[in-house]
Amino acid sequence: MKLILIITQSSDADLLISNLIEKGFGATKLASTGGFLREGNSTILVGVENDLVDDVLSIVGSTCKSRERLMSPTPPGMMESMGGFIPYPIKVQVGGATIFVLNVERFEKV
Ligand code: 2BA
Repeated sequence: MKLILIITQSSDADLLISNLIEKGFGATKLASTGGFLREGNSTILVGVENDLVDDVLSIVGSTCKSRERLMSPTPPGMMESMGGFIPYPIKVQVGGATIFVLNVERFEKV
């Protein structure tokens, strides 16, 4: 068995959950925050048998879209020390999804 961790933009997460449930997969959505953008994203957990991993990845690929986000290159609280200089925001490509597939040693429901 595998545990698939899918980190995606919150705007794609609800549709992804619906598409997974519709195909009979169990899924759990957790609120998470990206370390780079410091913005909310969603982490979805899916436990599946080994031969179904590719089916899940295919649903993720067709649901989660890549987008451009604007971010300020200046960390919060640093503006004062920059002498009034206001930096241009930079474009960052985000998503569709970052995926980890982990081995599950034991799975139980009690
Ligand atoms: P964030 O850390 O907020 O990153 C958002 C996007 O910013 C990334 O999109 C990437 O395009 C860009 N980015 C991240 N670090 C960067 C850096 N040091 N320099 C320049 N650009 C950078 P994605 O790669 O699609 O990642 C989306 C989210 O997936 C990440 O949000 C993070 O929450 C998660 N993630 C990505 N790689 C990860 C990893 N190796 N381990 C754990 N979580 C990861």
